[in-house]
Amino acid sequence: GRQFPHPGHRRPVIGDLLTVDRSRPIQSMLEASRGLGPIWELQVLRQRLVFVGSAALTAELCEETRFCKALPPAVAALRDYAGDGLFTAHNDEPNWQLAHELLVPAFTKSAMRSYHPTMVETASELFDYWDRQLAHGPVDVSRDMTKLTMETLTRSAFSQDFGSFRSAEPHPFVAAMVTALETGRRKGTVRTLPGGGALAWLLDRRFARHQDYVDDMLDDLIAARTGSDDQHDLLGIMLNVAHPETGERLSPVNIRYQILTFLVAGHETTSGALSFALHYLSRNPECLARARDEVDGLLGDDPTAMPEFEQVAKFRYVRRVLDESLRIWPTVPGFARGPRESTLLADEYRMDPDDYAIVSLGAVHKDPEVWEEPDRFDPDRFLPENVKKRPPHSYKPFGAGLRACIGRQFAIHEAVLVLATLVHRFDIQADPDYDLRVTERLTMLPEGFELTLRPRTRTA
Ligand code: MNH
Repeated sequence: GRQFPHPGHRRPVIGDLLTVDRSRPIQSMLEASRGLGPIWELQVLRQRLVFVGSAALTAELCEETRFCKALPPAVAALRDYAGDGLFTAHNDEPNWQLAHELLVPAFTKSAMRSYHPTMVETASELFDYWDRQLAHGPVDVSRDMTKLTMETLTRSAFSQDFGSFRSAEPHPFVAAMVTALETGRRKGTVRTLPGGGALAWLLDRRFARHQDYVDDMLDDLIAARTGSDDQHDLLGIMLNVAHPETGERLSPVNIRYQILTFLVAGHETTSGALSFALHYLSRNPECLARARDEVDGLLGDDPTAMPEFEQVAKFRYVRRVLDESLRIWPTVPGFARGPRESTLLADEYRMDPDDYAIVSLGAVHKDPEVWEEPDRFDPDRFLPENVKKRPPHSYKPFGAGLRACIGRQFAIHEAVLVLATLVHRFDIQADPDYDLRVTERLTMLPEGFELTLRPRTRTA
């Protein structure tokens, strides 16, 4: 195919490798792309990655008739433990269609009613834990939000309470899970290097026992629940709901893949979104005051009050804070799209079925054709009248089309609930000298971001 603009100094063999900072690859690749236009490429060793950074090209790649999800090597590497689970399945794998049809009903907005009590309970446990911690100084926001979202997911997915806020040590399952995920990610990176296969094999060996532990525990759990006909959590639904037309069910192994997928796709993503939102609230007193006025008005003057299910959707301003945080820092920084058949992107760039382009959300969400003063935090960009003025594909934090995020409502319900109740219950104070640093794991998270919390006594 044709060459796209690339950052200067391309070297033989290694290509643009030196422009990629291995400790923050995504941010450094985005910085290197400035000024290259709406489409650019990076060649890292044998891999050639094409990126798209404008709302207009994103709109085209989101046309489901012409394009569909692609699995770049970093995503395909997750198949080692997530197999043909929803996130890592190829478009034509039969288990994708089956799982999608069985699980969509469990993730609708109204289905959130059944997870709401769990979300409330888990958030309350975090806040009680913070009450006990306050004397010990500021709290590590990303760490505690990650514990919270993990705990919410294990309870919602398979009714397992790991007591993250009752003991200092993480539960062995959670520790093994985190290690296994980290290994999966490192293997994904390592495989693209020369001789990387051998290194990946070593990592495989070193960390296989963590993955085995997690797999065994989930397999036991699935076996223990087989035969009961409850449908009170995601596992129950996966075990007991058959496809209405074909009567098919998910296999036990595929159920394990789905559970791992929910844990991977759902915990750090939501925790990052919560942490970024708290960062911006702590930096923008006016926004914080508006969020708090809204919540105080709906929850009343008891700072420990928790909302009913129906109330969460009424925190409109808090929702805009979340939307705006995900604009500036999309915690899933991109997604890949490939053509169904050979086609020309923008009537100009030929793409064949094996090609794909990565939608760089960090660029699209700041496309100057669409966003005024893109670096400024302004939740009112998401007032309905302003949303209507923008082209529809200028904001895509949850991906696109058939393979868009199935957990979107889950993430939004949880994040809005937690942000609202947190500002209702605590005064938050950031270190004025803190400069936002973003660490890259599977997703993007603020690093070293702390808040000093003070319980509010009455809100009135
Ligand atoms: Mn989620 C797919 C972002 C929360 C489960 N998610 C995606 C995609 C994006 C995304 C982007 C599309 C990826 C691609 O095209 O390759 N997800 C998010 C963000 C949050 C999030 C920004 C939180 C904020 N996701 C969640 C939660 C869950 C979840 C919570 C589960 C409980 N996500 C998924 C699954 C998929 C997905 C499953 C794959 C869906 C499919 O391909 O059928």
